Amino acid sequence: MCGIVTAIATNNIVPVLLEGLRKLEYRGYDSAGLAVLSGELTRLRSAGRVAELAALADARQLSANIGIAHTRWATHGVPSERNAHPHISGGLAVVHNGIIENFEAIKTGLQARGYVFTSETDTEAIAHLIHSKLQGTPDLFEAVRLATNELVGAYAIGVLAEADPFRAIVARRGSPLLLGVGEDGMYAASDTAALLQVTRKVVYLEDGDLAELRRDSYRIVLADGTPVEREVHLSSLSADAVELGKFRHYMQKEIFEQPQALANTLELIAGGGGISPQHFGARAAEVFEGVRRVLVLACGTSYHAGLVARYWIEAIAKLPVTVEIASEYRYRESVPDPDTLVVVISQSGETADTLAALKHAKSLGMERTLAICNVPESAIVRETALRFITRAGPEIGVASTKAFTTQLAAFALLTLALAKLNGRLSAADEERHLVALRHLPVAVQKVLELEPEIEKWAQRFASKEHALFLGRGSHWPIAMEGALKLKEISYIHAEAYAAGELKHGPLALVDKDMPVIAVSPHDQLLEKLKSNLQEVRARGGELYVFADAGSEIPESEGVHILHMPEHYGMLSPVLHVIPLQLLSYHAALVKGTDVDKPRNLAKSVTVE
Ligand code: HGA
Repeated sequence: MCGIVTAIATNNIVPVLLEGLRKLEYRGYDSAGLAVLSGELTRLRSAGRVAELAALADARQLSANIGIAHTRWATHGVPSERNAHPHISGGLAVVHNGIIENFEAIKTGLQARGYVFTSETDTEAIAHLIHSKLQGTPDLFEAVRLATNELVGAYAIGVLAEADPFRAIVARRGSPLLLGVGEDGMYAASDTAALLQVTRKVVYLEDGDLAELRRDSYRIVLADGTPVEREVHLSSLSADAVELGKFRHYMQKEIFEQPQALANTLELIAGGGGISPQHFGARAAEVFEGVRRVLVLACGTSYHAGLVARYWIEAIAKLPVTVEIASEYRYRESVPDPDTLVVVISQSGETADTLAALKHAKSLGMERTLAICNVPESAIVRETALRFITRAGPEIGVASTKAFTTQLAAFALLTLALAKLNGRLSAADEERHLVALRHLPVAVQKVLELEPEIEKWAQRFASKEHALFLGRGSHWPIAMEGALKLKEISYIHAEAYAAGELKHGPLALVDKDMPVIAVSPHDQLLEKLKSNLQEVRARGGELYVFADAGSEIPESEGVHILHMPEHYGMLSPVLHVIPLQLLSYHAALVKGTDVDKPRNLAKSVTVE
């Protein structure tokens, strides 16, 4: 969510800051700003897009060797130029991602000392606090350290001072930040994508770390000032992986990348590879040994992946599964069981609530932890005993698509690995599942070919204000995911229900203005679902049915049927989510919304 770039180099760093911000745009933001030092401190801010900030910098012919830049996703104070970062105190400028929970107390104390606040942000308190520390110590690095020690909450910050033009200071706790070690300078940013333009050498800062960046060196200290060494990694992220190419939107590109993303994620079992705990890390067999239950913790789309997995793991591995929304779990009193496998899912691996829920589970003595994540060196991955890295590639569109289907692929492997360990998977069944998994990218490709028909449906849809999604069994979470996608990018209000719940309330909403989308695979629940659809039709509701090859639901007045090419057994939810992604995408196109950056939403939700 939002982002930071810091740079100090021999060359002009203004283009680096702006390009870095462009690469971070996908995380979602509402305003942008930068500050540079070249003789004096210059600050530029825009309540709009990075392109507007770049135009301002151009107009000023801004050039400097040291600077900080920021995209903001407002938490404290409306999105406006006044609240955009950097915030300034004296000759000192600060950019910040995160939330300072004790900022009111800090602000009151600073106001009593004469500091005047010009924004509504929590961040401004950090700037003044560092400035106040400089009254007691002449050293900027030490002043930042003393100030950050007083902060409660989450932060990644970048700091510059007019009086100290040869270094930039960065620090983090809770929000992501990494250093980039370049040939001609030192850099810091919220993620690697922003820095690939200048270097592949990255250093991940840990919670509590502070770093001083100079043109040709850097040093890191812990919160207590003790020097610390952190490993330098060579990033393997491909610089063009985030280019849009021939597609209109990242979301569209990512929907169509799903066959490749799945093939990459399932490479482990390509060829002759069988199911093995090793897919989840060298220690997996030991960690899985004696597991009696599974607890999945996640948010948003990842939570829906967990809900699908519950059906799979209970049915095939015969282990009880609980799936919980991370922000609920972290704050409620629950009953810990050390024989639980705790599975955390997050595309970015930086989701604040999921990370906190994981830490909470560990604090309760649950050490058997597994991350399913798309970013190898992310915070969540670094906290778990085991990890499965989905190989979806960078996901830029705020609405998650390929991350979701690759998470499902990871869960399919987990289900089979647990079943195999528990003696619940015969060799014949294993082979059958492997064949289906290996064929999955091709099966997804065939579903994508339905796009023209779905586009037609979307035309009729886009004028609606509400929609109801129905599914049963493992396709109920798919209905939930379809409703979420539609809400996120087309702003059409959508709800999902387990179809059996229809007559317990939502049927009251059904009339000719309420389209009902039914996920109707040819499984053992189909006959039940057909009755639910009759209930809708009888009330004048218009039905849009995603059926399989064998579903045999006749097309009639008010009943539109789209036949998926094949029925896909256990993995059917992976196929059925694809048309729902396409439906949302095309409905959003008709409505003309900002598909990749929907209003009020951010990609990596790094704040609570
Ligand atoms: N809380 C600060 C920073 C917001 C931000 O960038 N979040 O990640 C603000 O509201 O300005």
